[in-house]
Amino acid sequence: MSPPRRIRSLLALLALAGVCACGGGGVTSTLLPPGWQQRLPRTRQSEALANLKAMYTAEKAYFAEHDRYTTDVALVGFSPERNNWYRYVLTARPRSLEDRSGSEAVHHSTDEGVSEDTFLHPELSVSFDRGPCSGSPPWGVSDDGATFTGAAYGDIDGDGTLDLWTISTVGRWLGGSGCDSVRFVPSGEPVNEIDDLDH
Ligand SMILES: [Ca+2]
Repeated sequence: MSPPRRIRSLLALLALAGVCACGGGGVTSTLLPPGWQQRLPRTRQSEALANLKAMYTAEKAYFAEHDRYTTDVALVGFSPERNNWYRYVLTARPRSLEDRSGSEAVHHSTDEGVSEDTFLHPELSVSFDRGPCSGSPPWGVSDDGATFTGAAYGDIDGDGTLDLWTISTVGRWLGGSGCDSVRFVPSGEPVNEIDDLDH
């Protein structure tokens, strides 16, 4: 590197440091590569994907032993990691949720879901009891115990719209108004019924 080029680089670095020191996070975020801020929430969707697969696997294991599915998070052993952006429900209207508003989670004997981690993320004020896609069974366990459908939703980009994923033990042809995944979804595959990042 020639001396003039080194000097130019040094000046550029000093200028950058000055901007960051004066401007704080807002200016720093504008220095991120294009598309980076969009990718952050996208990576959050992988949380729902992984935890719904874990929910499905746990339900399958429970079914193998008891010949029916359950909405009880303790019985099925569903316990996603803390710092979760999504709320997880094993039925459309859970009797209660594991409470994650404090540093220690609070469990109840009636828990049929796990709250979003409001200790670390802002509380959501909106909830769902079904998604927009037709073709999906009601969330929960069917009366005969033979099928299960669970869901995850959360405001992963802070715009007030919820991202919604579901998973089911039955294959589903999805469609209808507001459905962002119009296609056949096999059993055990998480599907993004409302893609928050497209709205
Ligand atoms: Ca949102």
